[in-house]
Amino acid sequence: MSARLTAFDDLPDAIRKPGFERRGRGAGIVHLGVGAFHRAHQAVYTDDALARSGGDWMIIGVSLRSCDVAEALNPQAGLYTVLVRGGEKISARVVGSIAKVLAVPREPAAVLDALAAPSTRIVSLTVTEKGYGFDPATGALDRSRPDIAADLAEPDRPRSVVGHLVAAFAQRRARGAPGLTVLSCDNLPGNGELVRRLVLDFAREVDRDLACWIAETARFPSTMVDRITPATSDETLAEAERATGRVDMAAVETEAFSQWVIEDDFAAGRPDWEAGGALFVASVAPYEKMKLRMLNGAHSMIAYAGFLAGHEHVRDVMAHEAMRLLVERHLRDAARTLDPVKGIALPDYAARLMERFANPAIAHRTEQIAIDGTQKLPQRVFEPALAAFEAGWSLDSYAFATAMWIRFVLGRTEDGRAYTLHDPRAAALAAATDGHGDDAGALANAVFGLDGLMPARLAQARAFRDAVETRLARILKDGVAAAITREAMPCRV
Ligand code: CS2
Repeated sequence: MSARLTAFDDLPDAIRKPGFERRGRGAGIVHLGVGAFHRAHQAVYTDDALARSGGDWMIIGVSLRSCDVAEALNPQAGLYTVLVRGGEKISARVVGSIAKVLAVPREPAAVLDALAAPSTRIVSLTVTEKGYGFDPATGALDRSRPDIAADLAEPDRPRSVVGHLVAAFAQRRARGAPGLTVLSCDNLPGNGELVRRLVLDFAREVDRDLACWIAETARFPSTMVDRITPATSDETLAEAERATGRVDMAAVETEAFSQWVIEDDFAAGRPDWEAGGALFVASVAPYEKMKLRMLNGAHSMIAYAGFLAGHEHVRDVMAHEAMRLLVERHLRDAARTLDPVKGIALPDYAARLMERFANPAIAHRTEQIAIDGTQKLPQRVFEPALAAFEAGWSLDSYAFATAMWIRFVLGRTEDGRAYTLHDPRAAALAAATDGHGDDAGALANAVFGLDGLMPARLAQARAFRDAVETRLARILKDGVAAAITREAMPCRV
Protein backbone atom coordinates (compact mmCIF):
# COMPACT_ATOMS: atom_id res chain seq x y z
CA MET A 1 0.00 0.00 0.00
CA SER A 2 1.23 3.51 -0.83
CA ALA A 3 2.26 6.04 1.78
CA ARG A 4 -0.10 8.84 2.74
CA LEU A 5 0.14 12.19 0.95
CA THR A 6 1.97 14.51 3.37
CA ALA A 7 4.42 16.40 1.15
CA PHE A 8 4.72 17.09 -2.55
CA ASP A 9 8.41 17.50 -3.35
CA ASP A 10 8.89 13.98 -4.60
CA LEU A 11 5.61 13.54 -6.49
CA PRO A 12 5.72 12.72 -10.23
CA ASP A 13 6.60 15.64 -12.52
CA ALA A 14 3.28 15.50 -14.35
CA ILE A 15 1.52 16.63 -11.19
CA ARG A 16 1.15 20.33 -10.62
CA LYS A 17 2.19 21.32 -7.11
CA PRO A 18 1.74 24.37 -4.91
CA GLY A 19 3.93 27.12 -6.37
CA PHE A 20 4.64 28.87 -3.07
CA GLU A 21 6.35 28.31 0.23
CA ARG A 22 3.82 27.02 2.71
CA ARG A 23 6.00 27.05 5.78
CA GLY A 24 5.55 30.10 7.97
CA ARG A 25 2.73 31.48 5.84
CA GLY A 26 -0.17 32.91 7.83
CA ALA A 27 -3.85 32.18 7.37
CA GLY A 28 -6.10 35.07 6.34
CA ILE A 29 -9.23 33.09 5.47
CA VAL A 30 -11.50 30.91 7.56
CA HIS A 31 -13.78 28.84 5.38
CA LEU A 32 -16.99 27.33 6.76
CA GLY A 33 -18.05 24.14 4.96
CA VAL A 34 -14.83 22.64 3.66
CA GLY A 35 -16.49 20.05 1.39
CA ALA A 36 -15.58 18.82 -2.08
CA PHE A 37 -16.84 21.96 -3.80
CA HIS A 38 -14.68 24.28 -1.73
CA ARG A 39 -11.66 22.10 -2.34
CA ALA A 40 -12.29 22.06 -6.10
CA HIS A 41 -13.05 25.77 -6.37
CA GLN A 42 -12.10 28.54 -3.92
CA ALA A 43 -9.13 26.66 -2.48
CA VAL A 44 -7.75 26.21 -6.01
CA TYR A 45 -8.11 29.93 -6.79
CA THR A 46 -6.35 30.68 -3.50
CA ASP A 47 -3.56 28.26 -4.40
CA ASP A 48 -3.11 30.17 -7.69
CA ALA A 49 -3.20 33.51 -5.88
CA LEU A 50 -0.57 32.41 -3.37
CA ALA A 51 1.64 31.15 -6.18
CA ARG A 52 1.40 34.41 -8.11
CA SER A 53 1.27 37.06 -5.42
CA GLY A 54 1.96 35.45 -2.06
CA GLY A 55 0.45 36.95 1.07
CA ASP A 56 -0.83 35.52 4.33
CA TRP A 57 -3.88 34.00 2.74
CA MET A 58 -3.79 30.38 3.76
CA ILE A 59 -7.19 28.91 4.56
CA ILE A 60 -8.33 27.42 7.85
CA GLY A 61 -11.19 25.10 6.97
CA VAL A 62 -14.07 24.56 9.37
CA SER A 63 -16.54 21.67 9.36
CA LEU A 64 -19.67 22.53 11.25
CA ARG A 65 -21.08 19.09 11.85
CA SER A 66 -18.70 16.27 11.07
CA CYS A 67 -15.06 15.47 11.78
CA ASP A 68 -14.53 13.53 8.53
CA VAL A 69 -12.78 16.23 6.52
CA ALA A 70 -10.54 17.16 9.46
CA GLU A 71 -9.61 13.51 9.82
CA ALA A 72 -8.86 13.24 6.11
CA LEU A 73 -6.94 16.49 5.64
CA ASN A 74 -5.04 17.12 8.87
CA PRO A 75 -2.84 14.00 8.64
CA GLN A 76 -2.00 15.22 5.12
CA ALA A 77 -0.91 18.67 6.34
CA GLY A 78 -3.90 20.07 4.48
CA LEU A 79 -2.64 18.78 1.10
CA TYR A 80 -4.99 17.05 -1.32
CA THR A 81 -5.32 16.14 -4.97
CA VAL A 82 -7.71 17.73 -7.45
CA LEU A 83 -8.42 15.45 -10.40
CA VAL A 84 -9.57 17.43 -13.39
CA ARG A 85 -11.61 15.32 -15.75
CA GLY A 86 -11.97 16.96 -19.12
CA GLY A 87 -13.17 14.40 -21.65
CA GLU A 88 -10.49 11.75 -22.22
CA LYS A 89 -7.80 13.48 -20.22
CA ILE A 90 -7.38 13.41 -16.46
CA SER A 91 -4.89 15.76 -14.90
CA ALA A 92 -3.93 15.82 -11.26
CA ARG A 93 -2.87 18.74 -9.15
CA VAL A 94 -1.94 18.91 -5.50
CA VAL A 95 -3.35 21.96 -3.75
CA GLY A 96 -1.62 23.51 -0.76
CA SER A 97 -3.75 26.48 0.23
CA ILE A 98 -5.52 24.80 3.14
CA ALA A 99 -3.49 25.00 6.34
CA LYS A 100 -5.68 22.80 8.51
CA VAL A 101 -9.27 21.91 9.29
CA LEU A 102 -11.11 22.47 12.56
CA ALA A 103 -14.32 20.62 13.39
CA VAL A 104 -16.98 22.31 15.51
CA PRO A 105 -18.09 19.10 17.27
CA ARG A 106 -14.55 18.53 18.50
CA GLU A 107 -13.08 21.99 19.05
CA PRO A 108 -15.74 24.69 19.14
CA ALA A 109 -13.54 27.18 21.00
CA ALA A 110 -10.71 26.87 18.47
CA VAL A 111 -13.21 27.60 15.70
CA LEU A 112 -14.36 30.79 17.40
CA ASP A 113 -10.75 31.78 18.04
CA ALA A 114 -9.90 31.37 14.36
CA LEU A 115 -12.95 33.38 13.30
CA ALA A 116 -12.14 36.14 15.78
CA ALA A 117 -8.37 36.27 15.15
CA PRO A 118 -7.27 39.73 13.92
CA SER A 119 -5.28 37.92 11.20
CA THR A 120 -8.52 36.55 9.74
CA ARG A 121 -9.71 39.01 7.14
CA ILE A 122 -12.15 36.88 5.16
CA VAL A 123 -14.69 34.32 6.31
CA SER A 124 -15.96 32.45 3.28
CA LEU A 125 -18.84 30.00 3.20
CA THR A 126 -20.11 27.00 1.27
CA VAL A 127 -22.75 25.75 3.65
CA THR A 128 -25.52 24.89 1.13
CA GLU A 129 -28.80 26.74 0.78
CA LYS A 130 -30.27 25.35 3.96
CA GLY A 131 -27.21 26.33 5.99
CA TYR A 132 -28.25 29.97 6.15
CA GLY A 133 -31.36 29.56 8.27
CA PHE A 134 -33.70 32.00 6.59
CA ASP A 135 -37.44 31.82 6.50
CA PRO A 136 -38.34 31.17 2.85
CA ALA A 137 -41.55 33.17 3.17
CA THR A 138 -39.87 36.38 4.35
CA GLY A 139 -36.15 36.01 3.63
CA ALA A 140 -35.53 37.00 7.27
CA LEU A 141 -33.84 34.92 9.96
CA ASP A 142 -35.92 31.84 10.80
CA ARG A 143 -36.13 32.07 14.55
CA SER A 144 -38.18 28.90 14.69
CA ARG A 145 -35.26 26.77 13.55
CA PRO A 146 -33.90 24.84 16.53
CA ASP A 147 -30.25 25.75 15.86
CA ILE A 148 -31.03 29.46 15.42
CA ALA A 149 -33.34 29.53 18.45
CA ALA A 150 -30.66 27.81 20.57
CA ASP A 151 -28.00 30.28 19.38
CA LEU A 152 -30.20 33.29 20.12
CA ALA A 153 -30.67 31.95 23.65
CA GLU A 154 -26.96 31.20 24.08
CA PRO A 155 -25.04 33.35 21.59
CA ASP A 156 -21.60 32.52 23.03
CA ARG A 157 -21.98 28.84 22.23
CA PRO A 158 -23.10 28.87 18.61
CA ARG A 159 -24.02 25.92 16.42
CA SER A 160 -25.57 27.60 13.39
CA VAL A 161 -23.65 29.39 10.64
CA VAL A 162 -25.12 32.79 11.40
CA GLY A 163 -24.65 32.20 15.13
CA HIS A 164 -20.96 31.55 14.53
CA LEU A 165 -20.56 34.69 12.47
CA VAL A 166 -22.22 36.89 15.09
CA ALA A 167 -20.27 35.32 17.96
CA ALA A 168 -17.10 35.95 15.98
CA PHE A 169 -18.04 39.57 15.36
CA ALA A 170 -18.73 40.06 19.06
CA GLN A 171 -15.27 38.75 19.95
CA ARG A 172 -13.63 40.78 17.21
CA ARG A 173 -15.27 43.93 18.47
CA ALA A 174 -14.17 43.22 22.04
CA ARG A 175 -10.60 42.62 20.85
CA GLY A 176 -10.48 45.60 18.52
CA ALA A 177 -9.90 43.33 15.52
CA PRO A 178 -10.10 44.93 12.08
CA GLY A 179 -13.02 44.73 9.65
CA LEU A 180 -13.97 41.43 8.11
CA THR A 181 -15.38 40.29 4.80
CA VAL A 182 -18.02 37.56 4.81
CA LEU A 183 -17.96 35.88 1.42
CA SER A 184 -20.89 33.61 0.65
CA CYS A 185 -20.18 31.10 -2.12
CA ASP A 186 -23.53 29.30 -2.18
CA ASN A 187 -26.02 29.12 -5.05
CA LEU A 188 -28.43 31.71 -3.73
CA PRO A 189 -29.44 34.97 -5.36
CA GLY A 190 -27.84 37.99 -3.70
CA ASN A 191 -25.93 35.65 -1.38
CA GLY A 192 -23.89 38.51 0.10
CA GLU A 193 -26.89 40.69 0.81
CA LEU A 194 -28.73 37.67 2.22
CA VAL A 195 -26.04 36.73 4.72
CA ARG A 196 -25.65 40.40 5.70
CA ARG A 197 -29.36 40.64 6.45
CA LEU A 198 -29.32 37.44 8.52
CA VAL A 199 -26.23 38.44 10.48
CA LEU A 200 -27.70 41.87 11.27
CA ASP A 201 -31.10 40.35 12.17
CA PHE A 202 -29.39 38.01 14.61
CA ALA A 203 -26.99 40.62 16.00
CA ARG A 204 -29.78 43.13 16.60
CA GLU A 205 -31.49 40.59 18.75
CA VAL A 206 -28.47 39.99 20.98
CA ASP A 207 -26.83 43.43 21.04
CA ARG A 208 -27.93 46.48 19.04
CA ASP A 209 -24.55 48.21 19.25
CA LEU A 210 -22.88 45.12 17.91
CA ALA A 211 -25.23 45.18 14.93
CA CYS A 212 -24.24 48.79 14.21
CA TRP A 213 -20.56 47.92 14.51
CA ILE A 214 -20.94 45.03 12.06
CA ALA A 215 -22.86 47.22 9.61
CA GLU A 216 -20.06 49.78 9.73
CA THR A 217 -17.01 47.56 9.60
CA ALA A 218 -17.92 44.38 7.72
CA ARG A 219 -18.43 43.75 4.01
CA PHE A 220 -20.64 41.12 2.42
CA PRO A 221 -19.90 40.95 -1.31
CA SER A 222 -22.02 38.62 -3.44
CA THR A 223 -20.41 35.95 -5.60
CA MET A 224 -21.30 33.52 -8.35
CA VAL A 225 -19.38 30.25 -8.17
CA ASP A 226 -19.37 27.49 -10.74
CA ARG A 227 -17.61 24.19 -11.11
CA ILE A 228 -19.39 20.87 -11.42
CA THR A 229 -18.00 18.73 -8.61
CA PRO A 230 -19.51 15.34 -7.88
CA ALA A 231 -19.21 13.96 -4.37
CA THR A 232 -15.89 12.20 -3.82
CA SER A 233 -16.23 8.43 -4.25
CA ASP A 234 -13.94 5.45 -3.67
CA GLU A 235 -13.15 5.69 -7.37
CA THR A 236 -11.94 9.29 -6.88
CA LEU A 237 -9.59 8.18 -4.11
CA ALA A 238 -8.31 5.25 -6.16
CA GLU A 239 -7.69 7.48 -9.18
CA ALA A 240 -5.83 10.02 -7.04
CA GLU A 241 -3.64 7.27 -5.67
CA ARG A 242 -2.90 6.04 -9.20
CA ALA A 243 -1.90 9.57 -10.24
CA THR A 244 0.20 10.56 -7.24
CA GLY A 245 1.36 7.24 -5.81
CA ARG A 246 0.05 8.41 -2.43
CA VAL A 247 -3.02 7.61 -0.40
CA ASP A 248 -5.16 10.73 -0.35
CA MET A 249 -8.31 10.62 1.75
CA ALA A 250 -9.34 14.15 0.77
CA ALA A 251 -9.01 14.01 -3.03
CA VAL A 252 -11.72 15.58 -5.15
CA GLU A 253 -12.65 15.26 -8.78
CA THR A 254 -14.08 17.99 -10.93
CA GLU A 255 -14.47 19.28 -14.47
CA ALA A 256 -12.02 21.55 -16.30
CA PHE A 257 -14.45 24.49 -16.39
CA SER A 258 -14.37 26.88 -13.47
CA GLN A 259 -15.87 30.32 -12.94
CA TRP A 260 -15.94 32.78 -10.06
CA VAL A 261 -17.48 36.21 -10.30
CA ILE A 262 -17.11 38.39 -7.22
CA GLU A 263 -18.23 41.85 -6.16
CA ASP A 264 -15.05 43.74 -5.42
CA ASP A 265 -15.99 45.05 -2.01
CA PHE A 266 -13.63 43.78 0.70
CA ALA A 267 -13.10 45.16 4.20
CA ALA A 268 -9.42 44.28 4.64
CA GLY A 269 -7.91 43.11 1.37
CA ARG A 270 -8.16 39.83 -0.47
CA PRO A 271 -5.97 37.28 -2.27
CA ASP A 272 -5.06 37.87 -5.89
CA TRP A 273 -7.83 35.51 -7.04
CA GLU A 274 -7.55 36.94 -10.54
CA ALA A 275 -4.51 34.65 -10.76
CA GLY A 276 -6.93 31.73 -10.99
CA GLY A 277 -9.23 33.56 -13.40
CA ALA A 278 -11.74 35.14 -10.99
CA LEU A 279 -13.65 38.07 -12.40
CA PHE A 280 -14.25 41.11 -10.16
CA VAL A 281 -17.31 43.18 -11.02
CA ALA A 282 -19.47 45.90 -9.53
CA SER A 283 -22.62 43.76 -9.60
CA VAL A 284 -22.79 39.98 -9.66
CA ALA A 285 -26.57 39.78 -10.03
CA PRO A 286 -26.74 39.21 -13.82
CA TYR A 287 -24.14 36.42 -13.68
CA GLU A 288 -25.77 34.83 -10.70
CA LYS A 289 -29.22 34.83 -12.27
CA MET A 290 -27.82 33.33 -15.45
CA LYS A 291 -26.10 30.54 -13.59
CA LEU A 292 -28.97 29.80 -11.21
CA ARG A 293 -31.65 29.76 -13.90
CA MET A 294 -29.70 28.08 -16.71
CA LEU A 295 -27.15 25.74 -15.14
CA ASN A 296 -28.83 25.00 -11.83
CA GLY A 297 -32.41 25.15 -13.15
CA ALA A 298 -31.62 22.65 -15.91
CA HIS A 299 -29.61 20.58 -13.43
CA SER A 300 -32.59 20.21 -11.10
CA MET A 301 -34.87 19.25 -13.99
CA ILE A 302 -32.29 16.68 -15.13
CA ALA A 303 -31.98 15.37 -11.59
CA TYR A 304 -35.69 14.75 -10.99
CA ALA A 305 -36.68 13.50 -14.44
CA GLY A 306 -33.42 11.57 -14.79
CA PHE A 307 -33.54 9.92 -11.38
CA LEU A 308 -37.15 8.86 -11.86
CA ALA A 309 -36.37 7.52 -15.34
CA GLY A 310 -33.66 5.35 -13.81
CA HIS A 311 -30.57 7.32 -14.86
CA GLU A 312 -27.86 7.32 -12.24
CA HIS A 313 -25.75 10.14 -13.65
CA VAL A 314 -26.30 13.44 -15.42
CA ARG A 315 -24.23 12.20 -18.36
CA ASP A 316 -26.62 9.24 -18.80
CA VAL A 317 -29.57 11.62 -18.93
CA MET A 318 -27.77 13.64 -21.61
CA ALA A 319 -27.32 10.50 -23.71
CA HIS A 320 -31.08 10.17 -23.90
CA GLU A 321 -32.45 11.92 -26.98
CA ALA A 322 -35.74 13.17 -25.55
CA MET A 323 -34.08 14.40 -22.38
CA ARG A 324 -31.44 16.27 -24.38
CA LEU A 325 -34.19 18.10 -26.21
CA LEU A 326 -35.82 18.99 -22.91
CA VAL A 327 -32.55 20.27 -21.48
CA GLU A 328 -32.04 22.42 -24.57
CA ARG A 329 -35.58 23.75 -24.25
CA HIS A 330 -35.10 24.49 -20.58
CA LEU A 331 -31.90 26.43 -21.26
CA ARG A 332 -33.56 28.41 -24.05
CA ASP A 333 -36.57 29.27 -21.93
CA ALA A 334 -34.46 30.24 -18.93
CA ALA A 335 -32.18 32.41 -21.08
CA ARG A 336 -35.20 34.33 -22.27
CA THR A 337 -35.89 35.56 -18.74
CA LEU A 338 -32.41 37.07 -18.34
CA ASP A 339 -31.02 40.52 -18.90
CA PRO A 340 -27.93 40.71 -21.10
CA VAL A 341 -24.81 39.53 -19.28
CA LYS A 342 -21.63 41.42 -20.09
CA GLY A 343 -19.15 39.38 -22.08
CA ILE A 344 -21.40 36.33 -22.39
CA ALA A 345 -23.53 35.27 -25.37
CA LEU A 346 -26.33 33.23 -23.82
CA PRO A 347 -26.65 30.74 -26.72
CA ASP A 348 -22.93 29.99 -26.39
CA TYR A 349 -23.28 29.64 -22.63
CA ALA A 350 -26.15 27.18 -23.20
CA ALA A 351 -24.11 25.18 -25.74
CA ARG A 352 -21.25 24.98 -23.27
CA LEU A 353 -23.62 23.76 -20.55
CA MET A 354 -24.86 20.98 -22.83
CA GLU A 355 -21.25 19.83 -23.24
CA ARG A 356 -20.49 20.12 -19.55
CA PHE A 357 -23.57 18.13 -18.55
CA ALA A 358 -22.69 15.45 -21.09
CA ASN A 359 -19.01 15.19 -20.01
CA PRO A 360 -18.50 11.42 -20.07
CA ALA A 361 -15.70 11.61 -17.52
CA ILE A 362 -17.83 13.14 -14.77
CA ALA A 363 -20.05 10.80 -12.79
CA HIS A 364 -22.42 13.34 -11.22
CA ARG A 365 -25.27 11.51 -9.55
CA THR A 366 -28.81 12.69 -10.21
CA GLU A 367 -29.65 11.72 -6.64
CA GLN A 368 -27.02 14.16 -5.33
CA ILE A 369 -28.49 17.11 -7.18
CA ALA A 370 -32.05 16.07 -6.26
CA ILE A 371 -31.61 16.75 -2.54
CA ASP A 372 -33.07 19.85 -0.88
CA GLY A 373 -35.54 20.71 -3.64
CA THR A 374 -37.48 23.15 -1.46
CA GLN A 375 -34.27 25.14 -0.96
CA LYS A 376 -33.21 25.10 -4.59
CA LEU A 377 -36.30 25.33 -6.77
CA PRO A 378 -37.41 28.83 -5.74
CA GLN A 379 -34.41 30.57 -7.35
CA ARG A 380 -33.81 27.94 -10.03
CA VAL A 381 -37.32 27.32 -11.34
CA PHE A 382 -40.05 29.34 -9.63
CA GLU A 383 -38.52 32.78 -10.09
CA PRO A 384 -37.93 32.36 -13.84
CA ALA A 385 -41.38 30.74 -14.09
CA LEU A 386 -42.91 33.85 -12.58
CA ALA A 387 -40.94 36.06 -14.95
CA ALA A 388 -42.15 33.97 -17.89
CA PHE A 389 -45.74 34.04 -16.62
CA GLU A 390 -45.70 37.80 -16.31
CA ALA A 391 -44.23 38.19 -19.77
CA GLY A 392 -46.75 35.78 -21.28
CA TRP A 393 -44.11 33.24 -22.37
CA SER A 394 -44.33 29.47 -22.33
CA LEU A 395 -44.38 27.86 -18.89
CA ASP A 396 -43.82 24.33 -20.17
CA SER A 397 -40.20 23.89 -19.07
CA TYR A 398 -40.87 25.10 -15.53
CA ALA A 399 -44.10 23.12 -15.25
CA PHE A 400 -42.31 19.98 -16.40
CA ALA A 401 -39.50 20.43 -13.86
CA THR A 402 -42.02 21.15 -11.10
CA ALA A 403 -44.19 18.14 -11.94
CA MET A 404 -41.14 15.85 -11.92
CA TRP A 405 -40.11 17.27 -8.57
CA ILE A 406 -43.57 16.66 -7.08
CA ARG A 407 -43.43 13.10 -8.37
CA PHE A 408 -39.96 12.75 -6.82
CA VAL A 409 -41.25 14.03 -3.48
CA LEU A 410 -43.55 11.00 -3.27
CA GLY A 411 -40.47 9.03 -2.24
CA ARG A 412 -40.89 5.89 -4.34
CA THR A 413 -39.69 4.82 -7.75
CA GLU A 414 -42.07 3.48 -10.36
CA ASP A 415 -41.11 -0.07 -9.48
CA GLY A 416 -42.08 0.58 -5.87
CA ARG A 417 -38.67 1.13 -4.27
CA ALA A 418 -38.90 3.64 -1.42
CA TYR A 419 -36.14 6.22 -0.92
CA THR A 420 -35.54 8.82 1.72
CA LEU A 421 -36.39 12.37 0.82
CA HIS A 422 -33.45 14.55 1.85
CA ASP A 423 -34.94 17.97 2.33
CA PRO A 424 -35.26 20.18 5.41
CA ARG A 425 -38.96 20.42 4.64
CA ALA A 426 -39.37 16.66 4.11
CA ALA A 427 -41.89 16.38 6.95
CA ALA A 428 -44.03 19.20 5.57
CA LEU A 429 -43.86 17.69 2.09
CA ALA A 430 -44.88 14.28 3.41
CA ALA A 431 -47.76 15.80 5.37
CA ALA A 432 -48.91 17.75 2.31
CA THR A 433 -48.80 14.86 -0.13
CA ASP A 434 -49.94 12.11 2.21
CA GLY A 435 -53.31 10.56 1.48
CA HIS A 436 -53.68 12.03 -2.01
CA GLY A 437 -52.62 8.84 -3.76
CA ASP A 438 -52.19 9.47 -7.48
CA ASP A 439 -54.57 12.43 -7.59
CA ALA A 440 -52.45 14.96 -9.51
CA GLY A 441 -54.78 17.87 -8.78
CA ALA A 442 -54.79 17.27 -5.05
CA LEU A 443 -51.01 16.75 -4.97
CA ALA A 444 -50.33 19.92 -6.94
CA ASN A 445 -52.72 21.90 -4.73
CA ALA A 446 -51.06 20.64 -1.58
CA VAL A 447 -47.54 21.44 -2.74
CA PHE A 448 -48.49 24.83 -4.21
CA GLY A 449 -49.96 25.69 -0.81
CA LEU A 450 -46.71 25.21 1.10
CA ASP A 451 -45.78 28.40 2.86
CA GLY A 452 -43.03 30.42 1.21
CA LEU A 453 -42.22 27.84 -1.46
CA MET A 454 -43.42 29.76 -4.49
CA PRO A 455 -43.89 33.45 -5.01
CA ALA A 456 -47.60 34.06 -4.26
CA ARG A 457 -48.29 35.33 -7.78
CA LEU A 458 -46.97 32.12 -9.25
CA ALA A 459 -48.79 29.86 -6.79
CA GLN A 460 -52.02 31.64 -7.74
CA ALA A 461 -51.39 31.58 -11.49
CA ARG A 462 -53.98 29.21 -12.88
CA ALA A 463 -51.99 28.66 -16.08
CA PHE A 464 -48.99 27.42 -14.14
CA ARG A 465 -50.97 25.20 -11.82
CA ASP A 466 -52.83 23.63 -14.74
CA ALA A 467 -49.61 23.07 -16.66
CA VAL A 468 -48.07 21.31 -13.65
CA GLU A 469 -51.18 19.27 -12.94
CA THR A 470 -51.52 18.05 -16.55
CA ARG A 471 -47.92 16.87 -16.52
CA LEU A 472 -48.10 15.29 -13.10
CA ALA A 473 -51.26 13.40 -14.11
CA ARG A 474 -49.46 12.12 -17.20
CA ILE A 475 -46.43 11.03 -15.18
CA LEU A 476 -48.60 9.21 -12.66
CA LYS A 477 -50.82 7.58 -15.28
CA ASP A 478 -48.53 6.82 -18.24
CA GLY A 479 -45.22 6.66 -16.41
CA VAL A 480 -42.10 8.81 -16.36
CA ALA A 481 -40.60 7.51 -19.62
CA ALA A 482 -43.78 8.14 -21.61
CA ALA A 483 -44.19 11.57 -20.03
CA ILE A 484 -40.65 12.51 -21.04
CA THR A 485 -41.18 11.37 -24.63
CA ARG A 486 -44.49 13.18 -24.85
CA GLU A 487 -42.99 16.37 -23.43
CA ALA A 488 -40.05 16.33 -25.84
CA MET A 489 -41.84 15.18 -28.95
CA PRO A 490 -45.53 15.89 -28.57
CA CYS A 491 -46.36 15.20 -32.24
CA ARG A 492 -44.87 11.73 -32.30
CA VAL A 493 -47.08 10.27 -29.64
C1 CS2 B 1 -25.99 21.33 -8.47
C2 CS2 B 1 -24.84 22.27 -8.17
O1 CS2 B 1 -26.17 19.89 -6.63
C3 CS2 B 1 -26.67 20.83 -7.22
O2 CS2 B 1 -27.71 21.36 -6.84
O3 CS2 B 1 -26.89 21.96 -9.32
O4 CS2 B 1 -24.07 21.83 -7.10
C4 CS2 B 1 -23.95 22.51 -9.39
O5 CS2 B 1 -23.26 21.33 -9.75
C5 CS2 B 1 -22.96 23.62 -9.14
O6 CS2 B 1 -23.66 24.77 -8.80
C6 CS2 B 1 -22.10 23.85 -10.37
O7 CS2 B 1 -21.35 24.99 -10.20
